[in-house]
Amino acid sequence: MIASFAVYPTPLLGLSDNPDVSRGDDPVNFLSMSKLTRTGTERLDCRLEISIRWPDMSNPPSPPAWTLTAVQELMAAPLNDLLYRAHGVHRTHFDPNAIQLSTLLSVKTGGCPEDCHYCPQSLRYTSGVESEPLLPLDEVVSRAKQAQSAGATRFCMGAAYRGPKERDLSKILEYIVAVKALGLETCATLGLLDEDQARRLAEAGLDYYNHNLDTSETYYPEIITTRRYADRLKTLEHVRQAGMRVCCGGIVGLGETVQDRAELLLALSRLDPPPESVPINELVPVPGTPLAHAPKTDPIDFVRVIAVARILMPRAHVRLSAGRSSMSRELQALCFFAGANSIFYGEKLLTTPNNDADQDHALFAALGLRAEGPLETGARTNVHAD
Ligand code: SAM
Ligand code: DTB
Ligand code: SF4
Repeated sequence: MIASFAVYPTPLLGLSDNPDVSRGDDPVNFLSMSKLTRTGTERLDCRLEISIRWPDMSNPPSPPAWTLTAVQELMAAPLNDLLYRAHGVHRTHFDPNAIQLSTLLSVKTGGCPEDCHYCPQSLRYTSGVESEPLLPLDEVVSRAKQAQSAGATRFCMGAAYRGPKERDLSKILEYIVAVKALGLETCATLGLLDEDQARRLAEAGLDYYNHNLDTSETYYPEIITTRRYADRLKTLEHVRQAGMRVCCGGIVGLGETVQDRAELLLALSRLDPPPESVPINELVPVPGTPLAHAPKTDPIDFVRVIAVARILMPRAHVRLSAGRSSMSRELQALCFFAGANSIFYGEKLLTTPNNDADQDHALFAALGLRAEGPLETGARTNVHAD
């Protein structure tokens, strides 16, 4: 008797995002075949021919591309179905109880010429944020040391620029070298970059560059008129070409529709490759800015955005970013379940307050979460990387 089987190794089939499919089943157990007779066990006279088709991993198949309709369906799915699926994807790629901690520092505050309607640092609005010069190097280093001893693994330096001017950039390169020398991961968000600026930041040791799409391309002109969506995409291309990791996300609560949210998440997932880090901010409404009175986002809708981000970008760290200080512990817990695995840690974001470290320690203790260690950060070292 000849039986012929084709065995496909399950972990390579791209099924691992489906929580219903378990990984690592032994495909050859069925080879031991025997028959019970009156005199005992008798070996069956059979020969199995098994052909194992290993996919050519030098050129792995791309996962099926998401369509806008499919993303909208996800966004509108019954919440339990959406959370179950997002959490399954999350567990496949990450330790579900480890959260990456990034600390922010505004190294150049206020006085920005851009008109981002949400931002207190634009000089067009009377938000009360004063324009300050670049911080001295020793202050940046001392703040980075504090962040590190409090448990942060990444230090993110933000500047209120349309893009960095030459004189400022050379000082920022010094910050990067000094912060990197402490053993922290470095991140910067300085606005638009050209090719040469991106290369110099990468050479100084910058690990991540944060530049958000903020919202859908359709809704974007309602929020920012002083630079285009295409300018942002160009900066992201320069960041990639220079070899840095991309931190790119958006804001929920700008008055956008659910379709805008779906379009934003789709645009993020279509960056090639997708971002390693995806900050999802809830608008912090600041008096004096055009969005000061924007209606608050329904917390369940916010969780949906986190869950869909997790499903669309399975290997990214999804960061529960601005807005956390006005979220209940239960909402934050739901966001972690839905796949958020990074936070801004430290009592201030750029100009607005964040949860203080004691509150976060208490939250982590209540939820049984731990801070992700320095060696685990970055999508390259995910627990189940294959
Ligand atoms: N000036 C640079 C730029 O715009 O790229 C870097 C700093 S800017 C403050 C970085 C990001 O912070 C923005 O793209 C936006 O997503 C987020 N942000 C700014 N103000 C916010 C607010 N009030 N609420 C939520 N997110 C905000
Ligand atoms: C991001 O996506 N959120 C951070 C960081 N990247 C630079 C900024 C949030 C800013 C919130 C308003 C403020 O504090 O000024
Ligand atoms: Fe300037 Fe950035 Fe604020 Fe826009 S978001 S006004 S570019 S600091």
